[in-house]
Amino acid sequence: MRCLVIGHLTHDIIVKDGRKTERIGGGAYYSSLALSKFCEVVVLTKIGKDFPIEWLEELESYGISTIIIPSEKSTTYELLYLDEENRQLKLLSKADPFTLDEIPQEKFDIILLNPVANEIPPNALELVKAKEVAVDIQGFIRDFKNGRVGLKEINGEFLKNAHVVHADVNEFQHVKNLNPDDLEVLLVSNGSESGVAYHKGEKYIYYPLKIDAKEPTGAGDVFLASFAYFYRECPFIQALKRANAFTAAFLERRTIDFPIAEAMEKTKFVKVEKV
Ligand code: INS
Repeated sequence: MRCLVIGHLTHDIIVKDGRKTERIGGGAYYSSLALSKFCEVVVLTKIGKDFPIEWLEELESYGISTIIIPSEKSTTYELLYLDEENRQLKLLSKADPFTLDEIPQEKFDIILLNPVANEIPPNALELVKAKEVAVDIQGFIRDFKNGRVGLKEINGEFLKNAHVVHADVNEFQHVKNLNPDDLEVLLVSNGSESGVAYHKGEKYIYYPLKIDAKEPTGAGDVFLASFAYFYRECPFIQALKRANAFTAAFLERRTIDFPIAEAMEKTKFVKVEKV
């Protein structure tokens, strides 16, 4: 299976419990990592010369190919954790956005769009060709004022071109003109709390596994990507349970270096209810 992930790889400066860590990030990074466990992955991104080569080598070590379009700057975020789950984001620099002619025309099995700073034009969704198009709305609704990240209202009609859409519960409130029934799958997560999932007009509540996570960065990105893969392989409820189990396995270790079978063992403990 061949997957394309589009979005800025980021330079993340994570401040948590008084400690500062700098590392690679971006929805595209975490989603690619998750997909690399199952598929051949290509990432289309824009970064500047300042982006550490070791971070790209890490992607390569997972067998992930990169298509890098040079940009003057890289996208850099400071993620200040106020507690275990809540964080304040500050955009410190931004790579150039993608232009429509940079969006590959080639057909993939899955194309996952995971922008972090409005870098993907919404009409790119009309151009991509894949059996399954998955989108995280995070980078379509961010608004930047002196670097401080807020949320803006968007017209969500363009999302109807996707098969699977993921949003955080706060983000989803800012999406107008989009009904869950307009989409094949809509996943609305709420950190470690229960989330809501819609599949072909049916509504479900799912309960993420309770785990001892050191840090939640990338959780939504891993959840969306693993769901996008499992949804091609098995029925909706099973895919939702597996994606939860896979995300929990990632969060417990903060790496994807674990046997898939070990993660799948947890699937039976994930509760999904139809409402
Ligand atoms: C993180 C992560 C998040 C995204 C942040 C990014 O690395 O991927 O999903 O919201 O902007 O810096």
